[in-house]
Amino acid sequence: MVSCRSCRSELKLTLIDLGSSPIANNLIPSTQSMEEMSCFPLCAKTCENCSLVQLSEELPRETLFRSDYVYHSSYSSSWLEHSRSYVTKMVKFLNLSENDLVVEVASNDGYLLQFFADSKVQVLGIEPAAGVANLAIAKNIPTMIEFFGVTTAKKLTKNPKPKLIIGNNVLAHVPDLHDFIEGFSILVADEGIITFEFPHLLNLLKNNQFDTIYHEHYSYLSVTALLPLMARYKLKIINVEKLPTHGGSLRVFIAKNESNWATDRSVQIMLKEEAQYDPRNKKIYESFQKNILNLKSNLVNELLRGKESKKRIAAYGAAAKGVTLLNYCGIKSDLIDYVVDLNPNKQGNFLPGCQIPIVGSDTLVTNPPDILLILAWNLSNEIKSQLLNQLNGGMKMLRAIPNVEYF
Ligand code: JHZ
Repeated sequence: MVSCRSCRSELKLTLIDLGSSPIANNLIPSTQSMEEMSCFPLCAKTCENCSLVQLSEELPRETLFRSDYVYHSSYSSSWLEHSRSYVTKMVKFLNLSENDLVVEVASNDGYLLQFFADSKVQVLGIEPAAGVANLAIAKNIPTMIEFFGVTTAKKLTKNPKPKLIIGNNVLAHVPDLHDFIEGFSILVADEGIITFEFPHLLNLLKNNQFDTIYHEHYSYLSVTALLPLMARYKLKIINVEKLPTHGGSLRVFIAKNESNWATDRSVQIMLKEEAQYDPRNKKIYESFQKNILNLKSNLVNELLRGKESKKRIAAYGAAAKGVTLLNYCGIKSDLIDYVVDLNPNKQGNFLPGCQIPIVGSDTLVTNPPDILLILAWNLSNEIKSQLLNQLNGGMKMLRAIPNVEYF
């Protein structure tokens, strides 16, 4: 029996079964590497009791968040801008000063805490992937290199309690949600605030974002599913904001039950909205499954049509979600010549499973494609503005999410 990682009920309902896929961020150094052969089941199930969507089989977190973890948060200027404006808002909202401590869990390369440090607020990052953590340390962002949970929270009780703890795009990455949330409840100050940002399940369902399903994402989140989990650790969701990032995310504000923070009406409004797209509703999951099959056939047909008419096809953004898309659709290096990514740590490697080489942006000039499939569709605007020269030269940009279209 597979049980829900939040409420422990038996998981019976399949939201989508994507077969098996390689680990998205474990890029392979050569096409001969054995690692490209290892695929693992990728099936998302819904808990009929608490509605949490989650993978039915999990890989150990140490396999996923290794010291050579390739996702660096600082390679998107729009994401950095998003982070900077959050910091400005929170410094004002919580009246943060040099006497206050802000902690970020999964602080990556220090992309966010650097802005709090600029405002002279004390900061601490907690990040298990040593490679990115060391980049943060090099920027003078104190960072503990470990997975967060109750053990880490207890180690920190000697410090002043943080007025703000942040978890951006990390809740989905946590196999043991109980240990993780309990850790936050231990660490946060009595009148402190926790904010979590995560891609919203509602957008995954509405906008066919099935490619965001990969092993790193153990859970697919909604306010409906989070409320009972928070309640168990005497925490309450007091506010919900909608964000445009990562295809549509939520930022939830959380406080201790017994704190003086009141609950905003945005929480009830969001619960109502989510009820209309309940992943337990047969109509919802059946139409989602149908849409994904259609999308697969439309994308493969479009690329085959391009190949038949001798078009050169490349992709942009060696994003983790691109690995799910290409492997699920069976698209390999016979259809796509290369994928461009600005992160030098990704360049020189191959996307796992589909053996597509990752190259720098200069290849777009030396070997320009006719069609460019944007795998990082969430960053379309930012990418489009960089590629104006090539677009004027006749290159067309294609995306698969939410539907297969040129844009
Ligand atoms: P991007 C990430 O997923 C990481 P991914 C993570 N798994 C998560 O949880 C979700 O977000 C929410 C590159 N790029 O952000 C940088 C350019 O080359 O869509 C990245 O490699 N040129 C933690 O991996 C990739 O594209 C550019 O101009 O699906 C984008 O990856 C820009 C803007 C980006 O995330």
